[in-house]
Amino acid sequence: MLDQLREGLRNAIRKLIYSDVIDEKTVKEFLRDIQRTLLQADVNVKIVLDITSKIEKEALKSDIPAGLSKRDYIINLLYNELVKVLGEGEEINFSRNECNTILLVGIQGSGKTTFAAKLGKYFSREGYKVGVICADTFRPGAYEQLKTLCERAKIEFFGKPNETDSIKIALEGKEYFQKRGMNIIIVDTAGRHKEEKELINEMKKISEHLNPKLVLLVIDGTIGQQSYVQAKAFHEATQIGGIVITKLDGAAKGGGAIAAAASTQAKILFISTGEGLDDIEKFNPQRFVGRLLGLGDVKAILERVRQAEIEADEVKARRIMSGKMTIDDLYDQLLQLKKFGSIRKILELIPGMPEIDTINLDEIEDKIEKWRFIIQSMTKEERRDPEIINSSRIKRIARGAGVEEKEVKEMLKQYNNMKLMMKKTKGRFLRGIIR
Ligand SMILES: Nc1nc2c(ncn2[C@@H]2O[C@H](COP(=O)(O)OP(=O)(O)O)[C@@H](O)[C@H]2O)c(=O)[nH]1
Ligand SMILES: [Mg+2]
Repeated sequence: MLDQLREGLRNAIRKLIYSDVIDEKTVKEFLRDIQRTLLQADVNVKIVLDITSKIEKEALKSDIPAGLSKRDYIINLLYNELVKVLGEGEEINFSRNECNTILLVGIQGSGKTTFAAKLGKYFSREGYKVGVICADTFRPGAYEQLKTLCERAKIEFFGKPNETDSIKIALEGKEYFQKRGMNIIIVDTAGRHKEEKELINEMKKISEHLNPKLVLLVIDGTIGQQSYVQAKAFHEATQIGGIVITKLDGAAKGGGAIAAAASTQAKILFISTGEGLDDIEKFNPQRFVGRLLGLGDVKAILERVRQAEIEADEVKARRIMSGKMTIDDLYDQLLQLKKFGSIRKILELIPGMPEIDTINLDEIEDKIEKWRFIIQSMTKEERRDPEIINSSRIKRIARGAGVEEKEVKEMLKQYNNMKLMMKKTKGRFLRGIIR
């Protein structure tokens, strides 16, 4: 992601770290490197100068905090300034007791439809019941595109290929999913307008009818600092909006897009880093900058591990430790694991971690994913007492989960192994994996 920007920043830092002395000359050279890199990433000139002049002023002061090397101090200044530029970051929480509608808007080609499926998958991983609606009646093939993506993501889809009124479809879909007890409904729209003003009008019109909980503006990251205009118009038009920046994989101008959007005070909620269904990330400025600079983010990981441990229910923990783990407990554990993002992403956050062999990790993630579908296809009774699962039940479960029978058998076997392991390690098994 944002390879050029990352390389540029890291090279500048490396040069600073390996220089013999840190004097005014090295600091100025460091800042020139940073400027060049940020400008290449299409970050607005004013923002760039602002960042570097602040760092320069602070860095050349003689009294730096005790116990800090000048190099660390300067890198820390850079980190802080970049984080400041990227805004606050925002937690979004949707109640599971109501039906939350999320409306996606953005100009054609920005990545809405792809993102609709990704977001659906993201929320379904978090345990929400998700439905996705295709309200794009403009683009030929829009219906099929989203339908296929939803099938791949294993999330429910609603659309009417022959209906021409997009608002009608959206409302019908909303009703359909509400009846089915969904708690997240994602609506994909056409965004056929090229101009901001018309796009905003389209958004307002649909919003009026649909009454969404959140409207997300999807911006193509390859447009760089031009994203400012879209983000600003959007931010001024809606109170309940958030921004998604897509195509950050390899986009030379992605840094500019993020910085520009953030500078409008609009909240960037997600970023998208590829065409795959899992290439979605909640946007967190600290973590983002940490990764760009290659500092890793051990603190964030530790914090999340701690949180996860607190969340683990006492009674459940005791049951698991004594080897009486039910399938429901296993399912919870898998969801916990998912909270950390993908396993590859966890590893990426660890400093000093070289390029990771992704093939094996993909396999692991795939397996976890399949297990979740398998468990979802089991009845309550089966989850409580897996012993009753005979071959005809296995057949039914496999069909429900879209996997082979031998995969169900393997999961059950692994479950038994884990149960034993939990007993032996007093529940530290999964925590071990996370660490
Ligand atoms: N490289 C890359 N391509 C993306 C990303 N998101 C979407 N795309 C591609 O961009 C194109 C347009 O996406 P689509 O979802 O149809 O955009 P829409 O017109 O706004 O619905 C498709 O070819 C997608 O595969 C991303 O994060 N990275
Ligand atoms: Mg589309």
